[in-house]
Amino acid sequence: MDYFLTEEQQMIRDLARQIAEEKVVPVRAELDETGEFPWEIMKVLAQSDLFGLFIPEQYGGLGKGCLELCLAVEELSRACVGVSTTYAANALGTYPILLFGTDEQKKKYLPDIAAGKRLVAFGLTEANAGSDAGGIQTTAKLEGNEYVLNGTKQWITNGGEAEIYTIIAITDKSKGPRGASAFVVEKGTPGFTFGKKENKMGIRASSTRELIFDNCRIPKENILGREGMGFIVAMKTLDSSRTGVGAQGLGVAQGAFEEAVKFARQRQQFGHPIISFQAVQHMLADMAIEIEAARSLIYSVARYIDSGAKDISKPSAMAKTFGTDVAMKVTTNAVQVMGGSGYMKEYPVEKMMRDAKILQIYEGTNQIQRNVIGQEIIKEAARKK
Ligand code: COS
Repeated sequence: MDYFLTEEQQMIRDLARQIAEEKVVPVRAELDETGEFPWEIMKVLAQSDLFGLFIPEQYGGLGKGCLELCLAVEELSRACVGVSTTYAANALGTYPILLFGTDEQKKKYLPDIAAGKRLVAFGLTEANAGSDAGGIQTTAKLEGNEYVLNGTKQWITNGGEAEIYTIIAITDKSKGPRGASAFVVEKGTPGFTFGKKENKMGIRASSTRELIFDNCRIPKENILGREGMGFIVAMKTLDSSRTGVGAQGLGVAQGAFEEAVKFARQRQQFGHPIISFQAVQHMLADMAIEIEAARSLIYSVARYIDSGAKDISKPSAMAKTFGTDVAMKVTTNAVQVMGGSGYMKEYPVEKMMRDAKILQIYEGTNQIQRNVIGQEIIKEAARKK
């Protein structure tokens, strides 16, 4: 299939593919085993300008959009979702600054982010506020010229490794989600510490930690947008980033499919390569259909976002849900095609299957995505009446 990518988009895809094949594939099993953070790979991505893809040129980036970011994320995910999660979560954490920061805040933070000098993390989730993001309890109280943060964020990707954190906290408890605000908090600020690194089923190269705020004082200029806009900042951020999670699903599905085809051509049973059996061909055919459908949807949604469209909640939730459900199905079936070998750590598909699972969970479970889509369907129907 030709998706009519521009020459520049093809170059970005090819560059990300080359880095994935040369730098990520050789170390992915070891990173998965040890859980070591992929700093060496992050340095290569920084040297290749890939951290600046979606950041405007005036702030030191390449000024590209969602599609270019998805192409890079897809290629990295084809090799390792642990690595692509680190890279994509950096974009997630940057969106609040990009979408709601003042010119001054953008000048302060974006050039370093674009250069890959400082990693970013997004802090919304808490122990009692996962799907119910409006239920966060971390507080930010204005005292003179400072906000004082108290509370704990849970399961934060890039936690501990990132230097810049975009944090959602409650400034007015009486207003519920409308009393939330967004802030930038820098690593090293007194009162800001990290919990232990989580031991995860998959994406083990990525870092997931608690963020602990204990009377952490930040300048009041670190607020993003205005007081009370925090929930909107969070939702708009997630609207902007969820297509990229779909692209992670697409990439890992493509990687698993290629492994399954390679194996099925080599593996002999009943005197023939197993790819000659229709039972296997049908599984591979379904995988190929699902991958191509996911790619068509994800690239279309990314192009729609890049057109400047404002109503992106439903399409991005669709791209996330479809791409990541496909990832789970295709990686599971890749293991099935490869049988006992697929279940063993000698082959990469068991890792791909473990990695795929988180994609249906983070940045809003696929059940929450269906809620978002359902709400939009209701609103559209009411408008037509
Ligand atoms: N863009 C702009 N505004 C939005 C929005 C969006 N995408 N989604 C909701 N809002 C606004 C609503 O319009 C509402 O505003 P008003 O109070 O002015 O009416 C406000 O935000 C609250 O919206 P709602 O009542 O729909 O919020 P809920 O508490 O019911 O939660 C869901 C909505 C479930 C969709 C939300 O909590 C969610 O996305 N949960 C998943 C969170 C998530 O992705 N976590 C992962 C963290 S990062 S790994």
